Amino acid sequence: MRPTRPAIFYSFRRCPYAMRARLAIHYSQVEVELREVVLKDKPTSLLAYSPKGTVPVLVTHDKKVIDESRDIMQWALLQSDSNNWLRTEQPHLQKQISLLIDENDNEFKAILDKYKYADRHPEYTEAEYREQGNRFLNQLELLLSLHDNLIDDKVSLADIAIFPFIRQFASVDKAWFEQSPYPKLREWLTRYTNSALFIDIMYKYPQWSAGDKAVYFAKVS
Ligand SMILES: N[C@@H](CCC(=O)N[C@@H](CS)C(=O)NCC(=O)O)C(=O)O
Repeated sequence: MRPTRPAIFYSFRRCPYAMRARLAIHYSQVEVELREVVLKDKPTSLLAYSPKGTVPVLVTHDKKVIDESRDIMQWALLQSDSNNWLRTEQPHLQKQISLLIDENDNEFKAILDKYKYADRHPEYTEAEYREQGNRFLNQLELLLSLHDNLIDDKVSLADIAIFPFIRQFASVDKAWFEQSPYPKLREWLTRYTNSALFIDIMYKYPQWSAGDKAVYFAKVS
């Protein structure tokens, strides 16, 4: 039987949504053809597949377009999830995972964007935006005081989907984060950002252009 063509995957190295998708893809060891995008210079094919123009976008071998990072994570994990990040057969944990990611993607991400660019959002000061974000950080700190990861002791989809955003929040003012009242969160973030998985997915690929030789991501060497 002919092997199926790998999915095409448009990514942008520094985007936290693309990071979570790459983390899931790499973990599941599904091979994809990676197309590194520069947001100011989006490829025509990306916009043809997904006119909303965000990354990440995955196009399956049968041309199904998946243009939400959570759906791409789900797609990868449904093919292989050796440590049960999805917590299948534990619906109460699935619900917690889903609610926590919702909170990250909705309320927290909106605050993070304003905190990062407080000068463009003069309604509040940077410190006030940080204070708004601390509501979520407090919640995570509490969860991490109960167990080693957000949902229980083991890695779940929630940890992977959320830590790229906490990393961004922490990097707005590193000195503040280092002395913040969130020791468990700091330890958790360091654990994830130092992980081999994260280091692998942060490998720098050159910008993709139509006609380039295919680059395969998450190929097991
Ligand atoms: N809900 C989308 C959000 C993706 C998103 O907003 N990505 C940003 C980059 S981090 C983007 O592509 N923005 C478009 C642009 O800046 O032109 C997802 O989860 O995939």
